[in-house]
Amino acid sequence: MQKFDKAMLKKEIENNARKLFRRELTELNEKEAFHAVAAAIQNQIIDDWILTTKRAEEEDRKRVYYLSMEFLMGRALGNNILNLSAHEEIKEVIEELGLNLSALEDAEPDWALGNGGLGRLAACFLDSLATLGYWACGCGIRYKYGFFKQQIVDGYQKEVADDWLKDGNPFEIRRAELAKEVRFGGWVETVQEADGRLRFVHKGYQSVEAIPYDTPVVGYDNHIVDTLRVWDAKAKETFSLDEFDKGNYQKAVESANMARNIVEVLYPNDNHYAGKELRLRQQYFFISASVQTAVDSYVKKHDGDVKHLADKLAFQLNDTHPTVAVAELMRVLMDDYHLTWDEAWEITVNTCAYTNHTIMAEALEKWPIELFSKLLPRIYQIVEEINRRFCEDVRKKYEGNAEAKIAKMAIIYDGQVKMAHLAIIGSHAVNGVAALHTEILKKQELKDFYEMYPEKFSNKTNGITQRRWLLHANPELAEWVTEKIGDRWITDLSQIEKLAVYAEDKKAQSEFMAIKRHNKERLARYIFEHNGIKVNVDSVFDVMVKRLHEYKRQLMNILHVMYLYNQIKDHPEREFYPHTFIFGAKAAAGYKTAKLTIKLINSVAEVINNDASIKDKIKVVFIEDYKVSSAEVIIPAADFSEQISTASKEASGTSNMKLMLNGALTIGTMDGANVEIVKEVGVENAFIFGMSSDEVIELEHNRSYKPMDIFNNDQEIRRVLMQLVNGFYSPEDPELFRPLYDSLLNTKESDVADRYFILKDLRAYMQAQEEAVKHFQDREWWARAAILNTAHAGKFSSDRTIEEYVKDIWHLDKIEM
Ligand code: 26Y
Repeated sequence: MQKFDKAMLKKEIENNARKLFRRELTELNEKEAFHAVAAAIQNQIIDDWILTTKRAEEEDRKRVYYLSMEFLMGRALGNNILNLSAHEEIKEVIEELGLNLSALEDAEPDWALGNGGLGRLAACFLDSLATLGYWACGCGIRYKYGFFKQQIVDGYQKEVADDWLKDGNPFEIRRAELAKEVRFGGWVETVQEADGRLRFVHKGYQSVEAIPYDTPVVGYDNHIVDTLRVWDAKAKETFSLDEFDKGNYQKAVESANMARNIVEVLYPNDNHYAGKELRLRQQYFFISASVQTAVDSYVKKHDGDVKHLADKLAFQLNDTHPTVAVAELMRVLMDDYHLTWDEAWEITVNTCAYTNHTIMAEALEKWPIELFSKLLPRIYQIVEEINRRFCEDVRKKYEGNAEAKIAKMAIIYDGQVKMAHLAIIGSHAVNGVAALHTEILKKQELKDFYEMYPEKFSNKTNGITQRRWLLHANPELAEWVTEKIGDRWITDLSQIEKLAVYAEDKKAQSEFMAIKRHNKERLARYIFEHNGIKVNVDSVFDVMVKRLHEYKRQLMNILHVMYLYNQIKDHPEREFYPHTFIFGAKAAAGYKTAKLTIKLINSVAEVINNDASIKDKIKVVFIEDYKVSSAEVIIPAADFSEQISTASKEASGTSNMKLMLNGALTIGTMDGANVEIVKEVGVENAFIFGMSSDEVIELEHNRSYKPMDIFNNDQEIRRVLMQLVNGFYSPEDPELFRPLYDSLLNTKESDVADRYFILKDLRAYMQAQEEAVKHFQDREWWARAAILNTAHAGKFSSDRTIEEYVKDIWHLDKIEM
């Protein structure tokens, strides 16, 4: 490796200023300086990036394609610098140029090509893949507008378009030479070949050109650079001259518009399926382009032999969103490479694997046959044949009760194409994302498939990258950890276990708590700047950051705050430890109950924060526009980690892991990965409450739950609920929060009241909170438990997760650099 040359980098940054802006570096504003520096960093990366591909090809490595509609990358500059081997020197250069690195970082927009957990997981996985030295390509969509920006106006969420590319992205490279054609609509004609074989010819289709933009994914200190490839769409011909000549301007620009629409915007739904045609268009668009290039580049390398493709290529389907890949790979292998059905099917199944991220029924993707077959006629034909053969297998296997099985398991049934069924049938591996989640899949949701293909199923508990979530987000704690146990934890988080011996050490405890305090001061400054609220850094920082969803139960959290406020008002003389409730959450634009919950949190904040009589004992803070870059400020400052989903509903959760790693204690239900967190850290170092998943499932089945009983019998809870409808928090419109009240108590609007058992768990939650606050005041106890949470987070590295995928599903070898 070449020795890093500081003087050269300095020169380059200065040159970039002139080249990009025709001004001197010193004359640039922060955003411009960001571009000058980013371009120079990209230049540091580029040789390793090219070399990684070259090495991987020479060594004939297998490559994993992580197919995902979402990649929630956050910002790249700081992370890229950190991962480069010369990061210390680079930081020095930036300082010596009189630039402020963190200000430069703040000038970069977040790459918000994702909604929440699933998209962020994809980003953590890419970081781990590169760091572990595996050859990987993340494939997705280059949305013109990423996840919307959230503004809070008068307490309500307002969505603003995220024009993240308007100043250009210095890390992307347009790879026009790799463009692919993607076909929509039309019909399929069957032609008999001379040898008697049938050929299927797609006619009358509309073409869209897919153009890839590659960005580097830098491994930590290892010179490996993987790729995130996102596809842009262009009309094949900008407009049809033919139509234009005939004076039909409308028709002429139609295909240009169609192409533009495909990549226009990320759907802001999380765990909720909407069935929009454009979404299926997006899915097929990026999948067809990705599958075609993957197969092409494999075939080019292997002298036209496509038969051993599954040995060198893996497609991981991030939920069902990329599932058309199964049929698209079949199409390419049969129509373009002339394999027989059986040959193509074996390769396809051995290449594809599917990860399930949810058991929420409303998240299941299913497309009406008419829509699917019109948009993707050839693909539909292939799905029909997959389904026909599958049903045949079921008939053979389950003589006597085959029709009942088919009704539950067929891909095409009741006029719908069921994507999860296609994903399972077309994959050799199916996994859930936490132990409990996988068990529920096997025993309930996917029981029939598990019975038919037990060998396909496995668990892969999620993880997070410690490089972003500790090293980058919490530099002070990172340095402290390194000082105590060395720096191997950066690439092997199991090392962090060694911190456990410091849990009882008084000096270590006070150092750890001092760092927590600095991070709380940093967050307090952020809150003051953004919300104008002064928070007490000695108070408990109680953090709930995640998408807003009823099953996650932000409503339960705020009901508890309302209860505490009543207590303080009734008993001003009682001791009350100051408590800051911090929320960050976006609601899907069309999700009324979720949006009203945001309004409620803000209304409660308004009343409580401005009530001088309670002497700042409680503050409620709703942080606007929660995203990766704000998470990096919030998470290191947390004392409590709120993980309070209805047991069985949260597949895994990953903010629970980020918060644990940063020394927060979990207040949570036995759901998702919380179960494993508690197993690692010990139930005595967390605050666990509420119904178990078995109890929830049982209660859902027997339909005996009556939330009204709780309303009738618990005075304090009743009072809180009445405050939703008596104008206590909305004097100008007392009925404002009625829908939330109804969702908990009335069956008239939805079919069940309190679907997520908020009232059922509320008492237990209040007690867990009280316990936690009591323990928080025992500073020694708390410091010990907080250190132990960090120390026992080793399992939750995405490096560990990726190694499991590699060993059980992908079978990759490392690139030798
Ligand atoms: C169908 C469509 C609109 C849809 C779009 C996004 C459906 C689901 C999603 C997103 C799901 C998601 O983010 N799931 C989360 O995945 C995380 C990573 O595995 C889990 O930690 C988390 O529990 C789960 O809710």
